[in-house]
Amino acid sequence: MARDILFSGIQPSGQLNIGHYFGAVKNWLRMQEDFDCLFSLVNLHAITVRQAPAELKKRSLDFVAAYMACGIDPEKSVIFAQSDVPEHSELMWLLSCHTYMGELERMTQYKDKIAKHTDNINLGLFSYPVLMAADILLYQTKAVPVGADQKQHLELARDLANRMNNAYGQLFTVPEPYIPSTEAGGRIMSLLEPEKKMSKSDENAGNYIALLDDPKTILKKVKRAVTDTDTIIRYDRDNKPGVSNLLTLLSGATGKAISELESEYDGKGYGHLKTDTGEAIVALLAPIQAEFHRLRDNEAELMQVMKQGACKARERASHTLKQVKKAMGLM
Ligand code: ATP
Ligand code: LTN
Repeated sequence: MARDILFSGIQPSGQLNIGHYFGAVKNWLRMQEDFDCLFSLVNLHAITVRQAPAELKKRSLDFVAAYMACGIDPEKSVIFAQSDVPEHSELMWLLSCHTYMGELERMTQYKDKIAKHTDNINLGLFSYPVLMAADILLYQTKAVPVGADQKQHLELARDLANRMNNAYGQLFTVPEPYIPSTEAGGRIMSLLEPEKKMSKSDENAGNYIALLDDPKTILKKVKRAVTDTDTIIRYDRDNKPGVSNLLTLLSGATGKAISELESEYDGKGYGHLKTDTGEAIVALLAPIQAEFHRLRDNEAELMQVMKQGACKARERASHTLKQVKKAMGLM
């Protein structure tokens, strides 16, 4: 029997951090065994903010190596760059003509980004969610594993699938989001400002732990993480965001439940929690980093993975696009 299709993407901007690992990639690994998976480097999304071309190219290869180092296996899953499959941009136009301005105006990511990039409020930032819907719908995707911040975009993809199916007949599978609970890493918070999400475009590297940070840096960043003024180690997102975030990270890195950690750390201080969390993250990342450096050294192989991935993705994407154009009366 054909397996359900899974699609997810990460923008090759900034550095991958443990927020992406716990919020998205960890789920990809689990689901890779049961789904027919496509993982994309969404570089067309990344250029909605200015990127230096040479750096973007180099970073894209870093990301492919990082996906593979985390355990995404190109024999089992399709890994490709969004820009290598022109069907994404073409379907985006067709969907754009069915997307209402009001739907895009209320997107919180758009509002955040235009507030941050006042010198470059471009059309791409606005229509970003339509391209994301095209990414997903092109492959008849059933499952989309993402972090909590992407929920609103996923809703739009679902609405567009239903709208198009109602207007033109069955064209698209309606996708379902797979978002880990906050406790399980669906929303990892910044280390120094635990009321905002950990983000790879943060100017202050002290806010995140990059997948490739060395052990000393990781221990130092966790030690500096903001906690609070009392000393109780308890999970409470609203009143103790910093401590709760550390418990989420420790739980994610060790596999221990948060309730188990709360009892284990009962009566212990924040220093203790921070040391153990830092060390657990170092232990989690050590094998990933070693594998990353081994893979990154062989650029020709990474290029080959991307080339093969693009071929496979294109074949599937062109099939859906053809059906959509036919249904819409485009010659
Ligand atoms: P940027 O800050 O460059 O806009 P980003 O850090 O939000 O990007 P994306 O490429 O937009 O990263 O996200 C890739 C995936 O990682 C998405 O599924 C997203 O939901 C997830 N993700 C990003 N940040 C976090 C986080 N702090 N906690 C959990 N998941 C996250
Ligand atoms: N917008 C997403 C990245 C993304 C994506 C996708 C995720 C682009 N296309 C399709 C899942 C499916 C983000 O994380 N910022």
